Amino acid sequence: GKRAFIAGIADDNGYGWAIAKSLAAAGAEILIGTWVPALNIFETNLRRGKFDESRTLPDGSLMEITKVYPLDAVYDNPEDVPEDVKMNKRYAGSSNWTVREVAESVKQDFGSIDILVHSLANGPEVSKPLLETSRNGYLAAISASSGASISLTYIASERIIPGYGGGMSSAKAALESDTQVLAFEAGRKHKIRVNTISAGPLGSRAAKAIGF
Ligand code: ZID
Repeated sequence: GKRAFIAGIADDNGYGWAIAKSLAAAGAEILIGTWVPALNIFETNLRRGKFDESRTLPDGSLMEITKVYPLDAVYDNPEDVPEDVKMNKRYAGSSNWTVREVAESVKQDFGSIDILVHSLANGPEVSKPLLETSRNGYLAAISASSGASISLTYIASERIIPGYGGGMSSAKAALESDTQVLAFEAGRKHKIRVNTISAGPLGSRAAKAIGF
């Protein structure tokens, strides 16, 4: 079977969860990357069986999650983490959650993965028009929301969608451009396919923040 790492699951309402279920139903082993501040509540809900109903696969069995890794995709290395984040209670309780450390942990635990899903986004000022978006809000959107492998994008990258603000339209344009360049580079170098899916509307936590 294939082993998949899905980054960007913190509840059972989003794309990441649905993708994980489809992959599990197809026989894949599931590893998850959960945003550090959301880790506690996600693991608690998981343990208490809150997701058991939505964890049910077509054959009646429950999706097994082999391991949940704390992850903050905004930081590559521990050196990149600002003091206030390091000291934050919710972050201090976990360790090895920068991108490089998670990659190393997964390598140590499992050797390799076959499928990487990027199902995360964070636009702190998504409800503000781009015209009113601060530099910090814009950079935060770009930093968390553009990345690699199978990812989820949105047509607001190329058409004007009022309400999709805060630099999220820019983040999706960057994501789509990165997808093409990385498909070329990683495809040639490692025979890795890199794709993005332009998603339809789904009432996730992230989507509720923009009122879609
Ligand atoms: P979600 O809240 O379930 O997933 C986002 C996850 O990212 C959450 O679990 C967060 O904890 C996590 N996260 C945030 N910051 C970080 C970080 N720094 N490090 C690690 N994790 C972090 O929402 P979702 O399922 O909607 O989002 C998954 C992907 O789908 C994102 O890339 C979205 O931009 C993308 N997407 C979603 C929708 C939608 O409707 N839900 C649409 C397009 C793309 C869309 O907005 N018509 C109108 C709207 C849309 C489509 C059509």
